[in-house]
Amino acid sequence: MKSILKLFWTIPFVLLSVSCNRMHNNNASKGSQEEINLLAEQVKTEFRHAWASYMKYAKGYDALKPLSGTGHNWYSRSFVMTPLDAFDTMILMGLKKEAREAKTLILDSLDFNKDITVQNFEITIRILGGLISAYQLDGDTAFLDLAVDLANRLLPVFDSPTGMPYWGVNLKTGQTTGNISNPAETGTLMLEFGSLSKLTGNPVYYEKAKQAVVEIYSRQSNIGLVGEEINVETGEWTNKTCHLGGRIDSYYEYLLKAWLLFDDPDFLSMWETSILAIDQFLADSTDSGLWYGQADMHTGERISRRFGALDAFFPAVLALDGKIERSRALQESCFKMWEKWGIEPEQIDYSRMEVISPAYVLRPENIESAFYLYHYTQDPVYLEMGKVYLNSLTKYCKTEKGFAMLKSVITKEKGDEMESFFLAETLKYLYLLFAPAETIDWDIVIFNTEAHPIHNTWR
Ligand code: DMJ
Repeated sequence: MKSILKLFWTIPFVLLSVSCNRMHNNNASKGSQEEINLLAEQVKTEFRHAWASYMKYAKGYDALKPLSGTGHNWYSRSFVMTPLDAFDTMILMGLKKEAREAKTLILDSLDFNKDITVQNFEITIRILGGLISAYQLDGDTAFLDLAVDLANRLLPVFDSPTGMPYWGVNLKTGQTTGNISNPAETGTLMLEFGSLSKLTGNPVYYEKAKQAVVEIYSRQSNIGLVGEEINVETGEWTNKTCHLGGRIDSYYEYLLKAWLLFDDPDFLSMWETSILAIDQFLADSTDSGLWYGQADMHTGERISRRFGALDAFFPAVLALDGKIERSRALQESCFKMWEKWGIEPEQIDYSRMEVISPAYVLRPENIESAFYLYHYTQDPVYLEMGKVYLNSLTKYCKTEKGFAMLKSVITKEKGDEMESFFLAETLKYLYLLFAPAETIDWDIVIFNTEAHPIHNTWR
C-alpha cells in the first residue's frame, strides 16, 4: 500500500493532484465536526505558545528551556534545531508569520562549516530531514543548498570498513568518531540521503545510505532478528538483544518507508523478512493485551517484557503496512500505557503494568500511531484518544514559558527541557489527527522519523 501526503496551500511545485482516499469524519455530525475543528485550532494555539516562548526566551538557540526561560545548544554553536524542526509544522498549520520567523532564523544563521563533531543520526533526521522538507514545501533553493552542504559533510561517516556509519563526524575536518553503533543509527538515513539523491541527481547519498542498511540487515541472525549494538568496524554485534525500542526502532520503520518512498524492492524484501521475525519472536499476547518485548536475537528467547514511549511508533508502521487489526490491538495497549498514569512513562514492564523508567520527554509516538490509525479506519475512538493526549499535555506539561518534559509521570514533576521534536512531531501529529483531510495527500508523502514530510516528486 503506497502512502501519499500532500500539502495544499504553500506548495509551489510539488503537489497539485488531489487524491484524498478518505472522507474525514464522513460520519460525524455537524456538532462533532465543529468540535474536531476546535480541537485542531486548540493544537495550533498550543503550538503558537511553544513557538512564541522559544522566540522570547531562546531565539537562535537549538532548544528552549521551558522552566528557566533560557536557551540551550547541543554543541558549542547552535544549529537552530527548533526552527528547523518546527518549520514544516508551521506550513501545515498555515502559520505564515511563524514560518517567516523560522525561515529567517534558519537562512540567516545556519552554517555547517564548523569545527564541531556531531551525531550523524540526530543531525540527519532533524536537520537534513528538516531542510529537505523545507525545500519541498517552501521552494527556496537555499534550503536545498544547505541540505547538500550538510550531507557532503556527513558523508565521511560511511567510510568504515563495513560501510556502516560511524557515530559522528567533524563537520569541518571530516574526522569520524565512535565505532559502536546500532540498527537505528545505521539504518535511519535512507529517506533523507535517498531523497537528496533524487532531488539532486547525485546517486552517492542513496548508495551510501542503502549500503549501510544492507550491511546491517545482512548481519541479522538466522531467525531474522537484529541486535541492539554493533561495531561498525568489525561488524560484530556487541549487544544481542532485539526489540522495537530506542536503538532499533526506526531501522524497521525505514525498511518499510524506504520501499514506499523509493519503490526499491530490496527494501520490501528486507521489511517482509523482518516483520515475520518481529511477529514471531517479539510479539507477546498477554492478559493486558498485545505488546512487543525483548528477545535474544539468536535464540528468540524472551529476555524481558519492557515496552515504552518509543516502542509506541509500531502501530503506525503496522497500519502503514496494512495490518490494521494488529495495529489496533497494539495501539489499545499503547493507550493503556498513557492512560494509567495520565501520561505515558518512558518504559514499563507490561507483565506487571509497572513503571520502569518514569520520565515523559514530550515524545510523539503514541500520538503518531493514533493519527495513522484514524486515517486508515476513520474510527472516532482515535479522535477520543487525541483529546486525552491534548488534555494531558496542557494539564501536566504546559508552563508559562513553553512545554516541559516530566521527570516522572507519577509525581508529574517537570524538567527544564522542551525537545525540538515536540514541535516537529508531537504537535504536528496531534494537529493532523484533527485537521481537515485536505491537509495531506497520502499518495506522495512519507514522513521521516522526525515527522518531516518527504514528497515523492520523482515518480
Ligand atoms: C525523535 O527524534 C524521532 O522520532 C526518533 O526516531 C525517536 N526519538 C524521537 C522522538 O521520541
